[in-house]
Amino acid sequence: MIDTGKINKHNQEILSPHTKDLDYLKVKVGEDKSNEIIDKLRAFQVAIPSWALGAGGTRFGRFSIGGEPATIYEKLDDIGIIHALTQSAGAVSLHIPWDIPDDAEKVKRHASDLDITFDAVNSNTFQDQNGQPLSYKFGSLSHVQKLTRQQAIDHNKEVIDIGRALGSQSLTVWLADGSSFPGQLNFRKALENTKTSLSEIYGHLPDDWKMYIEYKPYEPYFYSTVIQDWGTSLMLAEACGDKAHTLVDLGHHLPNTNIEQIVATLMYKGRLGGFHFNDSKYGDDDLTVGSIKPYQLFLIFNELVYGMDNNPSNNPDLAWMIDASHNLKDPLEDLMQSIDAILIAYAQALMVDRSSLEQAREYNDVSLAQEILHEAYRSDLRPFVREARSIAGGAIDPIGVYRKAEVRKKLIDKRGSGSRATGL
Ligand SMILES: [Mn+2]
Repeated sequence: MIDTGKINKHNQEILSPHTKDLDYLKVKVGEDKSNEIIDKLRAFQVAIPSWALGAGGTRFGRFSIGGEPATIYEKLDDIGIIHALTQSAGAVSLHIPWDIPDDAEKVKRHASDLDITFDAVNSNTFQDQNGQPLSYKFGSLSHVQKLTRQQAIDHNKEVIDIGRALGSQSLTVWLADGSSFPGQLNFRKALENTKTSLSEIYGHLPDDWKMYIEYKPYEPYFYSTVIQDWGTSLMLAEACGDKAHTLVDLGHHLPNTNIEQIVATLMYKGRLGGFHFNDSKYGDDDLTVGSIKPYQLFLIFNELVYGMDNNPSNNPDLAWMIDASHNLKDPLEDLMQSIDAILIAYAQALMVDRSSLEQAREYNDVSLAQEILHEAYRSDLRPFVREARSIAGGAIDPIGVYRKAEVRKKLIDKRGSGSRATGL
């Protein structure tokens, strides 16, 4: 549906205005700095979760977009389209049991043909599956009954084995466990059970693997969550061992939480493992990255860039993933918008004049420190992002090519307009 010919043709059509914008920006920023930013943007890859390619829903309903992928192969094909256009989506994050590969070698080959690798695998103990002996209605790794905890532990071990066969090297654990009413749960016992369960899963990790522990303050339960915040996640990660890290999902915070400070703190401890991008206004809204709070996204990247450049505690390379839901827009367009927002924020963070910023801080020059951040944030660096894509063989304007090639229409012709279950 998307081939190099189509991309090149479209790039040629808009090359002249793009080059004009880029040349102007390069003069302003300087040739060396510009090239350094473009190189880093080219190298940046973000994983696409296998559940994000169909229309998402709310608890009130779900409206199909049509042409949605149903099999793991079709999901990879859709990521392949995004990757061909952006050259920044070269990884998939699979969800088990929604996407159990029938034949690991065949799935691996299919992904490899599309230049896609396997990022973290995600376990699921937040819903019951058909034929499952014990229910997770009242929790999984924290459950009051040992047998239910064991079932959830065994599931996570199986997810590691599946990921291993595909070449993945990390497991992400997000627990829905919690309570909706005061008195329902013994907080201490639930946390203790979770720690013991996670340690057993950790023991099954291959040496070159990592485990990411995600946190969330509320939802689906509304009174308490067992792993409610970064501190609890960090405590559990430290209890498990060196291969366990905290995963920050932007939507998993109470309103106005200073997420950039959490990022700085976790990197200082060398325990920031992964990142789930999305945006929100009220709760875990799973909106397009950068659509509501782009300045916050920039401030987060500002800490990430500083943390990656100043890394005495040896924080590992981060696992980046877009964790959004697409209820209104074409998921593929929405994901390309998210990728764009991530790269723009990254470019802006790379633009920050760090030595001047540190100097301003040393002198407690508050206004200047703020001006330095604004200088980077208010610069339009989109030409760098477009150039990075174009050099890598992607489209200067991915959504433009996607629409011109009528990809969604072709997907509907091929797969039908009806709703096809994708898990969520
Ligand atoms: Mn997440």
